[in-house]
This record gives sequence, C-alpha cells and structure tokens, in this order.
Amino acid sequence: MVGGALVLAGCKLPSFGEYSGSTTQGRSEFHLWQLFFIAGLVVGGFVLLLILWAIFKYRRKSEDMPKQTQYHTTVEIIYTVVPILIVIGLFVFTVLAENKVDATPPHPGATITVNAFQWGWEFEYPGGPGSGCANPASASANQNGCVKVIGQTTQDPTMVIPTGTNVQINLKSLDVLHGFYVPEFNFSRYASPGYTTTFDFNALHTGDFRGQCTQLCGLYHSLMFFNVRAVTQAQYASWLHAQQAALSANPSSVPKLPVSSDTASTSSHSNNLGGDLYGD
Ligand SMILES: [Cu+2]
Repeated sequence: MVGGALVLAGCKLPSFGEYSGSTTQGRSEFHLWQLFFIAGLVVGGFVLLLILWAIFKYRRKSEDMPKQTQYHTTVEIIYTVVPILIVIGLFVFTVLAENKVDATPPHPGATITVNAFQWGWEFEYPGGPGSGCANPASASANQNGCVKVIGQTTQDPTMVIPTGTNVQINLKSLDVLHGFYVPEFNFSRYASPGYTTTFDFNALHTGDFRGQCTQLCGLYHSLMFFNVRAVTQAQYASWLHAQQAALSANPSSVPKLPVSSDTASTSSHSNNLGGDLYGD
C-alpha cells in the first residue's frame, strides 16, 4: 500500500523494463506495473530475509529435538490474512487502472475505424460528426469526406492521431482474429471478426510509434506492422483536410483493400492461408 501510494504520487521510480506509456491510458498501465513490481520485490525480499534468518539462526546445534512450533494460531492467522490483504490491494489498483484504460468518454477529439485484414491495416477517418465511412469494400467510400489509409503486407500504413485529446478507435477484423498492439502505449486488443472493440487513446506527446499484429493470423502475420504518428491537433486538422481535398479532387484515388481479404472465407486464392490455419 505504501509502495502504491509512492507510485501514484509520481515518485521517480525505475521503469522495471516497461515502457513509461505515451498515452494517459498507457501511463496508468505503467504505474500499475511499477506497483506490482515493487510489491513483488517487497514480498520476495521479506521471504528471502526470513529464509536466511532461519538458516543461520536455527542451525542444528545438538542432536536434541528442537522446540516444535506448528499450530501456532497467531502466526497462521498472520500468514493467511496478510497475503489476502495484498491480493485485495493489487485487485483494487488493477480495477482502478482498468477503468481508466477502458474508459470511452463521449465526444472524442477524433474517431478512427481500424480494420485489420490478412495481412495489413486500414484506418478510416469519418469526414465529420455522425458521418461514417461507407462499406469498406466500396469504391465510393469517400462520399462523406471519409479518409482512408490502407497498408499492404509489404508496406506499413501510418495511423495519424492528434495529441492531448481522446482518440476513439473502433477496432474490427475483416477476416480472422488479429491483435492490435502498440508497445509504447502498453496496449493490446483483439481485432475480432464480426465484433467491434472500442477503446480510447489520449496521446501525451507527439512522436512515431511502432505497432504490430500479435495474433498468428496466417502466412504473412510477421509482416503485419503499422505506425502510429501522434501530431498536434492543428497538424492533425490540416492533415485531415489535405487528405479530404485530395480525395474530392480525385475520387478514384480512394485506396482499396487487397482482393484476397474481401473474399477470405470463400476464396482459394493461392496465398490465402490464414483461414486454413483456423481450420474453417
Ligand atoms: Cu494479423
């Protein structure tokens, strides 16, 4: 508990091998990690001290049977109650951190639909409030000023997000199970076919971050990377406007998904191995 209070007070503690988190959500996760690590060090160090103390203090000094101390009620109560209190404490801090990470407040500063597919990522930016992108397979998807960024297996797409505001991500999969993972955000979620997973990012600073798929989803799973570029809100707005202007000037430039991903469930396309891996 004391360690937790110190962590939450923002003391300069080691990172214990974890990213410090480039989003408010990732930062909460990071503090939870520090708390768990410190709790583990305290418990482990205490146990180690007890072991060493017992080894050296109670070395065999004679052939007599030493005093037997099992069924010591006070000790048994202590070593039952204290671990339960520790687990309750860790549970409470976990729930508090989870609630922060999973919160999706209304009126996000940006909304992005992320479609995972074999083997790449598509990022859809709806044109305005209430307007969504049309059917991803449709070539007329930019009717509402919707902007799309699509990566191919050998070319990583970049998801541009504004900093200092909530960015709501609606994560979907167009074929099999994928994993959306940004290490520096301390964040990972399944992209499930037929189900939308919604979460928020609030980027703390600008920068470029690597992302990747963390579910074995087929032949080129290991190439399924993407980038996240966090920019200021003004840069984000001008980027979005530039994309919308380019699309309305040239509607046929709307990026399209690779053919195989639209037909993953029925196609016998030669490189469509992901569906087979899942035994469908
Ligand atoms: Cu994948």
